[in-house]
Amino acid sequence: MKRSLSVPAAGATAALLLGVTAACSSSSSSPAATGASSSAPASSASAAASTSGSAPASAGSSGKSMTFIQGVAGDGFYVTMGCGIQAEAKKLGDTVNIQGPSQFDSTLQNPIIESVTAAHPDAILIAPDDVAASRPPIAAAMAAGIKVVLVDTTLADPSGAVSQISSDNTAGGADAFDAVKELVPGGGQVFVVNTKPGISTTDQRTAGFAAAAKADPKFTYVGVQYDQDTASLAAQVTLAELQKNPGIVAIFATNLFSAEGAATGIRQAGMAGKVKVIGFDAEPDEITALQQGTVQALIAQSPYTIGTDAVDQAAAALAGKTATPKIGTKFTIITAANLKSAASQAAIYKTSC
Ligand code: T6T
Repeated sequence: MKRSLSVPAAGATAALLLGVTAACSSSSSSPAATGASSSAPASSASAAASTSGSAPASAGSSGKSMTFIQGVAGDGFYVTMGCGIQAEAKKLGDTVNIQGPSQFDSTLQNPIIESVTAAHPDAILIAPDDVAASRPPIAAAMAAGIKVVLVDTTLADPSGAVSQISSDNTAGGADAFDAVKELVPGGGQVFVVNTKPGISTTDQRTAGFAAAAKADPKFTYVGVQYDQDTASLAAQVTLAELQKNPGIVAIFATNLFSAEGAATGIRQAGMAGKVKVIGFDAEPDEITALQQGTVQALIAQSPYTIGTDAVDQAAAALAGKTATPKIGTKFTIITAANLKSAASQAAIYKTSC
């Protein structure tokens, strides 16, 4: 694979694997945000930040309290998003608290939403764990007068949220298939390792990939297996599927843990480099897999920017302004060939801020 890009998530498909452009993510030197509860100190500064695709930052929501509820704690994607949230909140003079469940599971996240709602911050920035099951506690937060911004994942019924900010995940799935076509022009069987049903983002990625694969007569889509958002199960389903379907030429792993596990499965099967892996996200272990040749391309999202945009939208709503209802953020496609580029380096997720 020879080319790389940083493209807007919406409509990214056509532009896959083109020339390097500037990545939209930026680095932060703000205090670390982990899955554990943390807060950024309020600052007197109230600066308008310019963020891609979003409404202008609030000029003066200073002193507001925001809580970021992660989809799952300990995931580099949400760690990086938390860095963006903390940095932007600090700029605006707002405080942020970060919490997340130990697993990507609405039965664990919902009680967190309820306890945060009881504490009544001015805004909740949340990645809902399930399109349906997360709706009732989020609706209760909105009914309590808390401004809610949906980050990354969304709900089947997102009504009442001031903004939804994410990658174009369907396009990302189609982009992954474009990468497969480039890596394996002759075609063959393709397979998806996904997290669990009901997560909007990864379901959309799977749908985008499956639709594109089914439309190409050179390829046979053999289906999807679920890993419950764990790398160990992703490795197991990858191994099992390779045994069941020896004609598999490429695997699409829909998120960070799926990609890590698929890489392990490929290695254990002795198929590294022979079966191509396209993974979503770009945390350090995925980058290592890219360097080792167990993964051929990574679709890095812009979690830092999702975080800064989310704070801006919450701040706008809290200041009585009109928030931008939907914001799409960019992808950066990382390959071994372009890994050293500034765009790729900037797109790698953080383990701390
Ligand atoms: O891929 C991201 C996120 O977009 C998705 O909703 C869940 O998984 C990640 O957090 C990566 O693990």
